[in-house]
Amino acid sequence: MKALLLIDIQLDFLPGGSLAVPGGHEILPLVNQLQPRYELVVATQDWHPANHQSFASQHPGHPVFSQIDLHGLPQTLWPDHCVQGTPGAEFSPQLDQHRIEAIFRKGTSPEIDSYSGFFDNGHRKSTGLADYLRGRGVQEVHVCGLAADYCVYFSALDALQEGFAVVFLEAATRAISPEGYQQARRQLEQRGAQFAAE
Ligand code: VGL
Ligand code: ZN
Repeated sequence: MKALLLIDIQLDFLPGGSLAVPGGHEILPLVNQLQPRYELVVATQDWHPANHQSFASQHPGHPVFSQIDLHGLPQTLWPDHCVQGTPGAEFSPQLDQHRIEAIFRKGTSPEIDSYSGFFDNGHRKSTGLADYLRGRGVQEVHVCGLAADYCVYFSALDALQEGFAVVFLEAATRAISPEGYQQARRQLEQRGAQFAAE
């Protein structure tokens, strides 16, 4: 069976948010239209403590969007975003939530970032999403949401590695950087992901 994964459709990633993805709001009507086509809909939520080490605010002298080494992993420094309990961490009010059966939160540990809905960036801790999907009888996941070149990309990559067939719903995602997305797309294609234009 097929599941739809809604990745990080949160206010901070939408226009007006602190880490807005260009055109992010444009995916909402399509995301809502897609949901009834799936037997299972699952969402992920970026959910950081205020002192999360991916925030430039935690590294005086290092500008937003610069790169540092964080405990041995390359880390892009982001504006503060999706802080637990703040309005920016909420799902868009335009997102239809009634078919979402489970929400997997990620990025909760201050010392490591977590782009994928399945694992942190060091693949040290699992969120349990893969086992949940297997337990529900899922073999194929279709991914959409924000951002195409970060959390949707890394979720798709981990889904492939966990043995799921993956369809990347291109029309229902937007990227932070077009170049970054082209590179991500090539990686996913090489590893066997399918791409759906709508
Ligand atoms: C994301 C950067 C930092 C995303 C999350 O959802 O794509 N990007 N945290
Ligand atoms: Zn984040």
